[in-house]
Amino acid sequence: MKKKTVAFVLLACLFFTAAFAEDGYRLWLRYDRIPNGQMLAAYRSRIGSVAVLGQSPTLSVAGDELVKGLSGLLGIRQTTGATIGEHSIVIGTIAAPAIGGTGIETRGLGEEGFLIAFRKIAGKQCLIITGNTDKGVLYGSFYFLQQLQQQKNFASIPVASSPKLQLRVLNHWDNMNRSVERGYAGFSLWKWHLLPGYIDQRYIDYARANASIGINGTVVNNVNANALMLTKEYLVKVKALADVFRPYGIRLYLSAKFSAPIEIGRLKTADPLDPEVRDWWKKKIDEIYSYVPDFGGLLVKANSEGQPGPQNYRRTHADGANMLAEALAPHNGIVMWRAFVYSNEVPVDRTKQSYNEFKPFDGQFRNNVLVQVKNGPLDFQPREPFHPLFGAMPKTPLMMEFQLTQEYLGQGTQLVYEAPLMKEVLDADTYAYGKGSTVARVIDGSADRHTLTGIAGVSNIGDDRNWCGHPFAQANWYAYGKLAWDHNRSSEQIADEWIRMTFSNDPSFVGPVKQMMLSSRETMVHYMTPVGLHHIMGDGHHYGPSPWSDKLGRADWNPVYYHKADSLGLGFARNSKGTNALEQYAPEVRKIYEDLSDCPEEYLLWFHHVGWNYRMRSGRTLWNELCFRYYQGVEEVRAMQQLWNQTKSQVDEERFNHVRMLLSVQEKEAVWWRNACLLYFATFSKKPIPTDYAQPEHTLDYYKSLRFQFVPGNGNNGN
Ligand code: BDP
Repeated sequence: MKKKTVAFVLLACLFFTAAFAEDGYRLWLRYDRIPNGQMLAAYRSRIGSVAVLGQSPTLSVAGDELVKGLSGLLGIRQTTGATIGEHSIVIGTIAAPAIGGTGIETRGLGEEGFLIAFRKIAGKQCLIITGNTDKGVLYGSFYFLQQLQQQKNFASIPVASSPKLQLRVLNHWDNMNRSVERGYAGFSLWKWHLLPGYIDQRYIDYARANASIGINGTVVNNVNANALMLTKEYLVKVKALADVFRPYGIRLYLSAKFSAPIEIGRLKTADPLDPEVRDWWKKKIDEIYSYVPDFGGLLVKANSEGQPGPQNYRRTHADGANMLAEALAPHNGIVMWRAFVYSNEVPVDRTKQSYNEFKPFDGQFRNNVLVQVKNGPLDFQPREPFHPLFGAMPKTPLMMEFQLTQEYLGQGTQLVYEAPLMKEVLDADTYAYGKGSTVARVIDGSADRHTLTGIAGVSNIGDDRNWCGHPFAQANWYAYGKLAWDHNRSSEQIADEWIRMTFSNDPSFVGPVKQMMLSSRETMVHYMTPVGLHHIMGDGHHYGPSPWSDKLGRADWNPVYYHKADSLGLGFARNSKGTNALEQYAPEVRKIYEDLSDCPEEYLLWFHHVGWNYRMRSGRTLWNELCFRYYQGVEEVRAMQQLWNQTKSQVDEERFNHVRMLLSVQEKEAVWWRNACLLYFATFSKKPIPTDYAQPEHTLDYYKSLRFQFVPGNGNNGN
């Protein structure tokens, strides 16, 4: 070959690899050609042009998505139009005469549900995707494409589906300087300094990804809020984002700083009962709606971790929330008032505080207030029992808050599929209204007949090319959306479809990878916080183990407060012999955990202080069980590495290597967790790590000496 030709070929190869590099940007919306010839032929024989009946930005988005998806998946080149032909995919609301005229039934689908069915229109066999609103049609279109991506046949059609929860929201803990509190995937997506003039393509792709999994709201700024977000300067920017999100069915919400009337309104007080303050909020909220007519409402963190709130003025959470709710009500806006509070006095047991502060106000919130409650009573730990407020406030709609970003779950380096964690909480029985009053039924309103319902996920999204940092962290965004839509779905079903769409439909790939995902959360619990341990992470940044920490300003920020290791044993007694945090639950729940001998062992050290020689169900002593679990966790990570290595030929090089390297970091971190924790707890148990285990390669002093200066997601919030 001549030199020039060689150079050309090389260049062409480079271009080819660059253009088709699998960098994860496309998430689960890849739409690559279906490699299965038979399947492809079957689809092609039954799918023709896309006919969009009606006109709206949302319908256009749905039509364009179908065209994009079908041309990618099936290689069908087409454009959208309104002409219906044989095998057309006809999309539109039930109000479109051609669709309504088929006699298809959409009552019962609500505002966002969809229906997909085969019907004849004017003698032509069509596939109809419809709903009562454009949003329903959009969700149905995505659903249909997902079926093709997973190479499902049409046996499941007709299919109807509508969401179990109304507000399915992401909470971005994004600061205005683009740092992200507890973010491990780069900087914030929102380029405030370039808005409103420059609309980054990522805003659109973000909205599209959310719509594809049914997320219909986003709070774009940190709960540790900066009041400047509510100034005109920023509201114009906020409007630009809301305009991008709107066609995708996503409403924009803001976190509000309670002291905003002082900080940006120049008032002397932010007392919620002060007429001037109330008037200021009313005008401010009217102003927000003048920019964003479908603004969703406000999220508030008040009197928590130093944030201002109504208690600064001897007013209550209800006073604060209701003031905002009253101003939002005329616009159909809502308040999401967070229950993550703990008081300034050092408490007997921090896990009791949120219940103690909120329960008395049940029934006192306006009807457009939801109280947003973290999944557990402490703080997004690898494992916590469900929050006792679920089921304890029958007159108040409670909104679930999950943390997708992995603050306490290995941050940016560890593969942890969170659906099993979410399901564990959603499926937990509160017994508040008799057996079967699960947390899911409390938040979806079916247990206590609320009509306003919602769920929030603290976002794990940043400007990393693949959105979430760890390639598998995308699965947590996906699973959150899918569970928010339907909490009855299983972790396994969701993992299955995510793997198929994100990686491959090959069963020899799907099976092992699914197994790895499904066990990953328990694996992390084993090497981090087994048997009910909690909050033993590094100070402030929460990276890595630090069970010895005892120097932080508040007792209940220190790991030693939580594990209470002493010469007798380990664990926090929260039963009636201890802080009696258990009394906040229904009697049936109390009964499960009250006695040491009955208590499920995964919660043992959450509820009990247990002697080192206590016999566990395995027959091992507590000390030996701890050793067993920590070592087991590390072995399980090694098994994950092996599983992943076997997939080499089935995954593109880029993502294969990305995951391979992160798993190797995870293995090192798991060993670090295991060694640091066991060496430390051994100073209390006075027992050795059994000799049949490989002994730690460093001393406890070494682990204690480790310092980490610039852990992502920590501090620098510019507030
Ligand atoms: C804690 C985080 C902190 C958040 C807080 C919250 O460490 O960064 O501000 O939760 O939820 O877990 O408000």
